[in-house]
Amino acid sequence: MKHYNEIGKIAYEGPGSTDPFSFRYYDAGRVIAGKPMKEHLKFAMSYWHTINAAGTDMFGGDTMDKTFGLDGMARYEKKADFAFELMQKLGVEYYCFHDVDVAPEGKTLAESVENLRRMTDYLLKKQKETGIKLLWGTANMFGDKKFMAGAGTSCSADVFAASAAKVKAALDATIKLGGAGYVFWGGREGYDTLLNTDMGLELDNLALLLTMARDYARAHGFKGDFYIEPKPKEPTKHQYDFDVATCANFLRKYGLMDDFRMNIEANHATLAGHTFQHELRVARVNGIFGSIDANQGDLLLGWDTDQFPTNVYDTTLCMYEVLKAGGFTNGGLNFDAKTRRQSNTLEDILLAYIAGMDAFALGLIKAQALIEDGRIDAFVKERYASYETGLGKEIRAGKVTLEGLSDYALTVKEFSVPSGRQEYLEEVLNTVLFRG
Ligand code: XUL
Ligand code: CO
Repeated sequence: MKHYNEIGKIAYEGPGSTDPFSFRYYDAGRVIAGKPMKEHLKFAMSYWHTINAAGTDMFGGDTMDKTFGLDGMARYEKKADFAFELMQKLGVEYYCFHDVDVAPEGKTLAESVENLRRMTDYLLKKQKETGIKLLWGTANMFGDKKFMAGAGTSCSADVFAASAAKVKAALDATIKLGGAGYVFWGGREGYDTLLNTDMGLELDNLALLLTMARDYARAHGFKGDFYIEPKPKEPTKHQYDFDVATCANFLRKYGLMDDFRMNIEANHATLAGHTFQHELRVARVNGIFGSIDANQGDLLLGWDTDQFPTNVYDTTLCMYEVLKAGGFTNGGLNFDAKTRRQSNTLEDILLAYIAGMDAFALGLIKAQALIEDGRIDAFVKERYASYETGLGKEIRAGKVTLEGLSDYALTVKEFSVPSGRQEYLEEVLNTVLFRG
């Protein structure tokens, strides 16, 4: 197999291609449902996994070297060169980062903020040279030891202030780079034991931090979306942003529904005991679908393995929800995924992105085919047909009372519920996925 440096721009070669460094399904310009694939999918590179993660796990150290033999700012400039070259090879037009991914951490918070400010000049230059855009920015408020009890939910008021400083600096960076979104993933915004936790205070403070961030960014011209990225646990035992439904409740309580949407990660959904499609559906019906962290977990391992997504059932049902939600606006598909510890060469990064991009391209094609096939949509419509006329129509219009319904129900001799036909529908899905 070729080495990274021998590989040029990855081209679409069609499903029959055996060239590992080609796309079999992702054909950027191919029009599906009136829009080119690349606009449906809006692929983004995650800086932390792709440019920084080096194969470390709980039991062992690095298996890859991403230092480029350099230190300090020079290392981070080289990383940016590598990042933009990689995205160009892949035809990935967006990226996402945490503050600490793109600039070295200083000895003090003030130094770190200054390093980030300087590196954004460099990133802006690279964006202008390549046309690559920032999908979203975020601040890492979980890695440093001062965040051990949380950031916005810390028991320390000084750490709350440090969190505000980090969010401000990351928002400044996002706005400067024209980012379309800003993510809050609260890895330590939760608790390990309720015995030491004032939950009400912590939730109020978290909402205050988000509200201040919203107001600051809007006052500085940010027109994009804020996202909460739900995850139930890990690193904390319980994370406040447990799942989409929990986040929706939080956003409603604190009046943040107009500015915040969901950044839904597949592996986080499964950790919460949901399917990926469930989380997307809950966001869709609550009008808060925003962006996606595309990856998959390993259900036998049960932690956040952040694997590249290759399960076409999942990508199909994901893209089905995305199409039904009207597609992405400011969001996109960020590969919050890392190559396995043993896939430790640079060409493995290309192979991983190709696999993920092809799985989503195929998912998009199949989701559209599912919609065009029409049998599933028609079945769902038929299943609820009793709400289209007569009493059902009145129920939908809210024109009924409890007593009225009771009077009616007591006259019904037999209640009939139509078959759910789950097995038939699963067969329909299979035939759409696997027919020639
Ligand atoms: C952690 C995770 C993060 C967020 C950004 O599980 O998904 O990388 O996406 O902080
Ligand atoms: Co994520």
